[in-house]
Amino acid sequence: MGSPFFSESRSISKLFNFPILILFVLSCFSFSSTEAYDPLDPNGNITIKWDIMSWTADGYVATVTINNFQQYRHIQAPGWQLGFVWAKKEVIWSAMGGQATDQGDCSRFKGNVPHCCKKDPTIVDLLPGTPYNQQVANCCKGGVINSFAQDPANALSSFQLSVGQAGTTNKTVRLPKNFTLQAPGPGYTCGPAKIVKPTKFVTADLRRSTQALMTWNVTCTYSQFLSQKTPTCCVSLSSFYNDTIVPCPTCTCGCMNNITRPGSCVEGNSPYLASAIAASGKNSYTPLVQCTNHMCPIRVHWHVKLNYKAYWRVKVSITNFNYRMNYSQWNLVVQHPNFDNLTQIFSFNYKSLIPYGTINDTAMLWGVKFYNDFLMQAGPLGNVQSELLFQKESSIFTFDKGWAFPRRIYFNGDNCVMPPPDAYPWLPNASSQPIISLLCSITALLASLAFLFSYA
Ligand SMILES: *[C@@H]1O[C@H](CO)[C@@H](O)[C@H](O)[C@H]1NC(C)=O
Ligand SMILES: *[C@@H]1O[C@H](CO)[C@@H](O)[C@H](O)[C@H]1NC(C)=O
Ligand SMILES: *[C@@H]1O[C@H](CO)[C@@H](O)[C@H](O)[C@H]1NC(C)=O
Ligand SMILES: *[C@@H]1O[C@H](CO)[C@@H](O)[C@H](O)[C@H]1NC(C)=O
Ligand SMILES: *[C@@H]1O[C@H](CO)[C@@H](O)[C@H](O)[C@H]1NC(C)=O
Ligand SMILES: *[C@@H]1O[C@H](CO)[C@@H](O)[C@H](O)[C@H]1NC(C)=O
Ligand SMILES: *[C@@H]1O[C@H](CO)[C@@H](O)[C@H](O)[C@H]1NC(C)=O
Ligand SMILES: *[C@@H]1O[C@H](CO)[C@@H](O)[C@H](O)[C@H]1NC(C)=O
Ligand SMILES: CC(=O)N[C@H]1CO[C@H](CO)[C@@H](O)[C@@H]1O
Repeated sequence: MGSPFFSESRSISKLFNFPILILFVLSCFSFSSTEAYDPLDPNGNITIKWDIMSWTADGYVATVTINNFQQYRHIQAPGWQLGFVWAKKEVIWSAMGGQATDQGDCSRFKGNVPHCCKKDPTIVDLLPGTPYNQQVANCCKGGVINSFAQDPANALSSFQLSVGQAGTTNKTVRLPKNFTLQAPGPGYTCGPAKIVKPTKFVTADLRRSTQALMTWNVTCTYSQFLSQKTPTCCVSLSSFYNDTIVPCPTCTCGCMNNITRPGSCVEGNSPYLASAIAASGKNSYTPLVQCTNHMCPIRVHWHVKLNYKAYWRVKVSITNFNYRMNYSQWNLVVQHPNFDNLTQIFSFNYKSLIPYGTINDTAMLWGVKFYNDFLMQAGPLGNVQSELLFQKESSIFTFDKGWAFPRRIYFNGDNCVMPPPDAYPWLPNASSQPIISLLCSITALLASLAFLFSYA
């Protein structure tokens, strides 16, 4: 990744003068510091849409829809929480398919008491199994929303609010302000509500369409930096052609230090493990990790496993080191130039992502439902694995210079820290080449035989 860029910038500096190089480098920095920009999903966002369905005596009824347009970032249990601030003295008379977490002070109301009187309500989804008369379409999933690439039909969540003490025409209604989205922890920043073209609804038989009386949208974008100050995932590497296992960089997600931070991690074989987990509390997003050199909740291991004549094979394993988290519907995004020739993938689902419109080098992988889509908390069951078979493109394929390793990996949308490129497992050097290549060809022969047998 880095080297073509630097050789390019060097030749640019030869052609042009120094200030241009500085500008060029500066512009690169400004790109990388644009926090919410995600190079593998440049248009990803969560859009919250308010459709006013009817005006009432003192306000309106709105259907609020949270659409997840992010390719691979989903919202997992315990789900989203949507907050906003009313512009005036609005109240929520009633809610369907969702509820305000706190009613607030409704003491000024006599008789009919609103669902929520807070100036800054927080709305959450209802749970699965909610009675039908309290449901609306796409509600009641406990706030869980799929990513768009994984399941577009379930990449949304809706609820309905009946708002009182509000404007009753599209001229007098005031848009709520200061939207916040917890999904479930921090990470999202929401812009202001903007009035957009009213949504059109088409009936199931496609014979009639209706439209909202008024619609406004709010767009929220994700930044890993806001979510978690330290990384949450790292990558380790190994290969059949070199015994070295390149571990995750030390202290990637924190450092093991018994003196300044006692209890920052737990030993997997500690007899006090269960009590340590119980004592650490359940309602916290702070991971409680097993003690490792990297201290990351998640490690992705990429092993270059076999070399056939026309194919090569990789084993990918994901290990959960976090005692406080089961990852449901986890996903992995991997960038490697050979994904345009992916031939077979075992026990994971696959979809290609084309972030730049043309280059087919990015894949989204996720678990098979009821088989390995649930990555269990740290412990003997806390891992999932798969193998990938790539067809070789002889003009490009090489085991040299770390080509066989991934360029970038994301777990649940968060970047996984790679080892430094100079630590990658090397190809055996030239002096030992003849023996090794003999061994290699024998291995390759055996492997292709095995391959023939297993695929015939
Ligand atoms: C949000 O994402 C959708 C889908 O990718 C895109 O069409 C829309 O322009 C995005 N909105 C903003 C404000 O970026
Ligand atoms: C508003 O959001 C909806 C999805 O919720 C989207 O289809 C529509 O394009 C958005 N409108 C604008 C102007 O961004
Ligand atoms: C408000 O409603 C009137 C018709 O009643 C319409 O002409 C106008 O475009 C609407 N304005 C907005 C902002 O929707
Ligand atoms: C809403 O946001 C604005 C600007 O970010 C801030 O000045 C204001 O205090 C916020 N209001 C509330 C009630 O949170
Ligand atoms: C921290 O304590 C664990 C045992 O609880 C021990 O294995 C580890 O070596 C200690 N680390 C340091 C840096 O002292
Ligand atoms: C993870 O799931 C298992 C099995 O469903 C459950 O026993 C365990 O308590 C869960 N752990 C957490 C941290 O939610
Ligand atoms: C990318 O390449 C893979 C493997 O050949 C193929 O299955 C997939 O459809 C390709 N994606 C696109 C969008 O062309
Ligand atoms: C294996 O790779 C490491 C770098 O990670 C290198 O130091 C070592 O020399 C390589 N081993 C062989 C046999 O080439
Ligand atoms: C050997 C092989 O199938 N190579 C293909 C790899 O993918 C590229 C791009 O899709 C094709 O051009 C090659 O033919």
